[in-house]
Amino acid sequence: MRFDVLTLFPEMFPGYLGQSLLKLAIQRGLVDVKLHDIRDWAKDKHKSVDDRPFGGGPGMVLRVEPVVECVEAVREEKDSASNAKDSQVRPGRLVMLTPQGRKLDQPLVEELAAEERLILLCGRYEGFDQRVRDILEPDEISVGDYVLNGGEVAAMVVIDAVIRLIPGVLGDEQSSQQDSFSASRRHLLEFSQYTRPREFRGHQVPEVLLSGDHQQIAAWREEESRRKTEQRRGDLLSPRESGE
Ligand code: 6GU
Repeated sequence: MRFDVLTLFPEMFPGYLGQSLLKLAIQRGLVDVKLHDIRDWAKDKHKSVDDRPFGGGPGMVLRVEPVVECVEAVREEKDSASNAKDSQVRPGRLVMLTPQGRKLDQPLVEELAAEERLILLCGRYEGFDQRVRDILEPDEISVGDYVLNGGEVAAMVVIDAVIRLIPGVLGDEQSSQQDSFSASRRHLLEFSQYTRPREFRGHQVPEVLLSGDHQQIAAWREEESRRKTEQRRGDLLSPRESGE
């Protein structure tokens, strides 16, 4: 799967991309992340990508020309894996990261993971000139009801959640299915996990986990999940009542 990230701060990404699961997925060719600096599409000699809002007010607005031209150029780029006989351009799904977007949840992550290519457009400042939306008609996505300084961290959240669902990215194929919010367990949180030692500062590992009785262990975990979910996230057990 290919991700194109359009940002004013491409330097924010290599640290994240070079770690852990994502690093391995990139090395194995399962994931490809291309960074694009929106400033490279600035028109004037000062390379300006933002300006003061018409009508006044605080902050700066991202200008329409560099953003639209950057997206158009990236959409035209062929997939890195393409060759002479397979040079079809795949424009990809355009996602704009903004606090006004559809809130990211696991069903949306699953939807995004079904795409071959995602173009992630990160905002900064007070937001985008409205004409960016009018012209490009992106899907707007927010990662939660709070305000970040920009879409970059949100883009990393999207990439992080999506790559878990790409076959071969997780070592153990089962582990993403057992995640709290995956389709097969959508309404339950994770049960508690333990590893060695069996006792630390008087805190014991529950006896049943040491029993070797896999049926009992499964039943205990199911009950733990249910109890934890009820206690912390009752809204997941009866989602309709929470107004979601
Ligand atoms: Cl995608 N961007 C910003 N700036 N703030 C956010 C967000 C995105 N999602 C939640 N808060």
